Amino acid sequence: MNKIGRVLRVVGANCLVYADNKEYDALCPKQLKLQGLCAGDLVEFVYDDSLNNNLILKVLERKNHIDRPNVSNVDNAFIVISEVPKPDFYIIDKILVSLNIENITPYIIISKLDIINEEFIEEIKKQYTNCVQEIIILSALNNVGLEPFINATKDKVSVLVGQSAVGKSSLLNALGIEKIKTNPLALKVGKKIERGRNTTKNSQLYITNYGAFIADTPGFKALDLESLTETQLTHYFVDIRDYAVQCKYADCSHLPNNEGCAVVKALHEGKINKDRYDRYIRLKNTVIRNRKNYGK
Ligand SMILES: Nc1nc2c(ncn2[C@@H]2O[C@H](COP(=O)(O)OP(=O)(O)OP(=O)(O)O)[C@@H](O)[C@H]2O)c(=O)[nH]1
Ligand SMILES: [Mg+2]
Ligand SMILES: [Zn+2]
Repeated sequence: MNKIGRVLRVVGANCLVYADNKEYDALCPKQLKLQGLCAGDLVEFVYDDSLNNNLILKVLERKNHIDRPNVSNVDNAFIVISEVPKPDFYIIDKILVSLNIENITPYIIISKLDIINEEFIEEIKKQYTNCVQEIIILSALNNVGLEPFINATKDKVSVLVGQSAVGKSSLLNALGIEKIKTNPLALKVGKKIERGRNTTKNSQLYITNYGAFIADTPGFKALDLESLTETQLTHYFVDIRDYAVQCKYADCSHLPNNEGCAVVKALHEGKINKDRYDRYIRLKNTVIRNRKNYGK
């Protein structure tokens, strides 16, 4: 009988598929492989006597797909940050834009609660409370604060993103998923910040004992937002969008010198975080520059 399951991992033609609370090995035919079958895909498969293995018959329609990490049907993304290694907020903002484009619910996880300062937490809250579903603060090492993460991931497909050594694999280990190798470079935490090589290489979904699919993904790469228009960019900066739609100027660039601009007004009133606004302008300038270069 045919089964429907979720792909957890693809290695060559060999897939691991989760269905009926079990994991199945299954073979992926070449044409599906060429179509880019990946972790997160829902597939129909059947046991094939001649192959002596399960065979994937078709891929069900995807809700979304992200390239880096290579995962489909993603509900939530957790951007993991910590005080060490120091976050790159510009990259975080670009990731948020990309997640909003794909209709993936963004969260921020502040990790390593046991070794971070209160000021760091406050700074993150100031910048990101209005941009994400929730800011979750936890320590994987001490098993503190995991409940909100468990609640947010239950019955969902989630990805952990964030630069190397922020504690993504440690969080999954704390959930008891399986022993995932952690990044030993970050043992230097507190002294010198070392840029580590990524320990985590493949896109694989793990399944937790409470029914969550979670991908532990390699440190992030900058995303390509060059094809966006300025209006689209503003739309995906959700904390700025709310004021941009109130702006009375039709073609407003919402730059600081635009008197009467609703965004600039909200900025002066402290309703928009200044650092977020500055990076919004920086990213917008990049988008404009790229368009000129491409002659669009
Ligand atoms: N003090 C403290 N250290 C932590 C915590 N979580 C992780 N670490 C340490 O941070 C280092 C990096 O953790 P990983 O889980 O390997 O980080 P990662 O994000 O998976 O790194 P990559 O796989 O390279 O992307 C390890 O030495 C962990 O022991 C925490 O809650 N508290
Ligand atoms: Mg890792
Ligand atoms: Zn404006």
